[in-house]
Amino acid sequence: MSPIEQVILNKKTQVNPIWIMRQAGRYLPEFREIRKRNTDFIKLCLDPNLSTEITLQPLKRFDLDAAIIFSDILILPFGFKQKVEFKKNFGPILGDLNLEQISKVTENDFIQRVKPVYEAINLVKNNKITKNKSTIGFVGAPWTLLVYIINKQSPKLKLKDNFFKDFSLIKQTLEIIEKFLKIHIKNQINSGAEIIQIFDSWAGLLDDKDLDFYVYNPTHSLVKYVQSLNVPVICFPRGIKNYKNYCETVKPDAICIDYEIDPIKIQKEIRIPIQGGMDPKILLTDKDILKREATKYLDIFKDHPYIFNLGHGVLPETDPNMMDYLVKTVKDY
Ligand code: 1CP
Repeated sequence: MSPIEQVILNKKTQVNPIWIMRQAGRYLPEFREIRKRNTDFIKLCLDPNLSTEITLQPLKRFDLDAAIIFSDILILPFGFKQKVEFKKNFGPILGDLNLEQISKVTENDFIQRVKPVYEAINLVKNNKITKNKSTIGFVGAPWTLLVYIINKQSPKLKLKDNFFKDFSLIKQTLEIIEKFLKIHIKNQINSGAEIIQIFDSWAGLLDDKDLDFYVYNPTHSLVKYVQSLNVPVICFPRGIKNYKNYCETVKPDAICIDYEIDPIKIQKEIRIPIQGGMDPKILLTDKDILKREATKYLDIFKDHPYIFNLGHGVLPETDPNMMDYLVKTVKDY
């Protein structure tokens, strides 16, 4: 069993496990090299050999304990035939949502469209580099996917004023999202994913009164589904104010915290294994600060099941040498 799975099962580990969100990505020159030649991002995600190569790139450099499959949360709407494109320096742009067309998309149609993701998981899982490491599959949470699917672009730039206007559209879309999420999760697990992480990057956009409907209920349903397949699930509700409440309601096997969260307070409040927390911007400073900050998290979680990670994805401007130093600091602690 890999160290990450041991931590999730509340077992003692020999090493401090570490993996990093967006560990395969733009801060690595070898990724940028491949990306330069592959301008269509979705197509790149759907090339099983290239996505396997990208997934393994960080593991060749650093002593990480997991491979997270190189894909994207927006593969889901692509799979049910909503148009998805990525524009340079802008982010994702989605096409119009045609519910009539989407409701005709079958499980088999979906699988045919996204099958290369499952092939890549299989290749990663069976590569000798991932021996004793976890292969992590992932999905976006229903709410975060709803945001992209209805808003059709990042809400970072703008959550449209009339976003919540058509409640019937929202309800039907959420049902479709949940249906395909379950299919996508099941196939990732059948292809070799040993842990599922659910990314709720925009959980922080909602008022408290809306959390039950958009976040807690649909995410809890997914968590139960993953657990019914005997696979542990890590949730990352970025920006949510009350992580304790989230854990008690959604009941994931482990919780990934963002960098706004006070680690001392959360350690006292939450019983389940914790992952992440350190601000990715720390990697843009210097080695002394990096060591001090990483050690702070390790000290705080010394007696708590803890998986080292950041409080959001590693930034593209990060120097890979700083990543190397971080991994060594965590392993030598
Ligand atoms: O070269 C490029 O321009 C591509 C940048 C990139 C990368 C490397 C995108 C576009 N997606 C990815 C891969 C990716 N996305 C992974 C792979 C594995 C890894 O972690 O190493 C994962 C897990 C994701 C998940 C993802 N995609 C999230 C959730 C996590 C988060 O960052 O909050 C979200 C919100 C997306 C949407 C998305 N995809 C890409 C971008 C630039 C965005 C965000 C757009 C926005 O700001 O709204």
